[in-house]
Amino acid sequence: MPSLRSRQFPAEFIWGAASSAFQTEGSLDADGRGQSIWDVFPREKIHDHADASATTDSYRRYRDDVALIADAGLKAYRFSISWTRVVPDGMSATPLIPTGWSGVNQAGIDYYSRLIDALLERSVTPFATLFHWDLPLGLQERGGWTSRDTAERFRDYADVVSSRLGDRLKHFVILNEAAVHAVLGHVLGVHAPGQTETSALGAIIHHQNLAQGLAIQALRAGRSDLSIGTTMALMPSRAARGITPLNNVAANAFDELWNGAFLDPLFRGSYPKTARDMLQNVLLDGDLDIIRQPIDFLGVNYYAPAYMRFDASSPSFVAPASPPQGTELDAFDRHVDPSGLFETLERLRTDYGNPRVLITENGCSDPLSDGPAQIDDRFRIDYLRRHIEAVKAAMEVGANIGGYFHWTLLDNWEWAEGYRSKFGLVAHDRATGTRAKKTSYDWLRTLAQSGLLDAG
Ligand code: GCO
Repeated sequence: MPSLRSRQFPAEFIWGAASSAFQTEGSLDADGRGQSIWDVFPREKIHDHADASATTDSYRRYRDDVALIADAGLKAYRFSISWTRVVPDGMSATPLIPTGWSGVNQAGIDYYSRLIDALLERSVTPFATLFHWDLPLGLQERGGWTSRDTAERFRDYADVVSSRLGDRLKHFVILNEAAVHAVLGHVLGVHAPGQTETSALGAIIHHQNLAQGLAIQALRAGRSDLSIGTTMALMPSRAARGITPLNNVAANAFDELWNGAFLDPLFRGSYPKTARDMLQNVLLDGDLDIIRQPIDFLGVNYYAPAYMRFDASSPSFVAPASPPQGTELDAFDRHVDPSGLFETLERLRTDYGNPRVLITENGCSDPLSDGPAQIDDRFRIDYLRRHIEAVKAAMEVGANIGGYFHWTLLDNWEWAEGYRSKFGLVAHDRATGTRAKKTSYDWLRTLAQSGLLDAG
């Protein structure tokens, strides 16, 4: 990774924070919200059987959240919209159909309208993710992402959000990390809906891509002034060190599935072979044209590279491997490797037409613990500084990067890790509701206000 010529970011570079509905809102039963697959995900699969019924209480305390964002000098906030607050059963956005379906829940729309207005009042630009894994239970019961109909329902939901909120909400992130949702939710079973069979993986990948394309078409048809993108969890896929060259084969297969199965149909209108073989039975004529929609930005979530190895006992012959001995590890035993972010951004620049990129998530957790957050989190500042250096290095060789969103604003409910993982710039004490700004909060504010990345 080249050394930096300058540590000064352009004035127009967007500094923001990111979150998601299910991880922060709480109030799961309030005001007509319907159940999602995460509402019913077995609590025994979550550390400490923790639930998200309160978490950071952001459904009620959104104004406090907005104040923290604005006071940090951040000019953008990426939140997600709970599909089931807007369409409780996920089935129909058009209640005129005499089916008994829920139709649109106006109270859900009203909440996001309040949040958007509160952000705009503080000159913070709202970026809304339409799907951050909280699929309506009603749709899961009808097959979820194995069913093509879910893609159609997603399009209807996207159209509702744009028509009801698009007068003020202009930035849309269509999906969050479809690869994570597909693999962790439907193969490994450690995320909702908790499925553990690979046979439907192709359909789950394809129908998310299709949903994304249909939603983009609907948004474009409804309004001409939207900035539309989607977020992928891109990871360099590296072969575990070992005697077998088959590890390289495994790493390439993982790359085609984890990265290529989402990048290629969107940017090239085709699937890489590993993915294509899995989804031939659900790929219909015209689908790739629907998926290949022009976007205004690609959201990149980056945390670490992946290491893969050949495993004859695995149905896919691919299995995760540990990072090389002695490498610096994060709280999840992933390799802390800013060069992997540079590598990812370079790949987008050279292989995918140098699209406008927003880093829509990057950050690190405290060491996993049920104890309090580390307030003097200089480890987090070091992690952020090194990864933001990688962003600047990529920009200096020509990558078209428009912003960086920190994951995340407040320590929140971290999926299967419950509350033992803490990624926030601000600690949130669930017992008292008090919030404490960490050292990294002040550090990021200085960076966001000056655009100048300190050298540590
Ligand atoms: C993800 C999700 C977030 C996580 C964050 C920390 O990237 O996995 O978008 O919901 O909480 O990444 O793991």
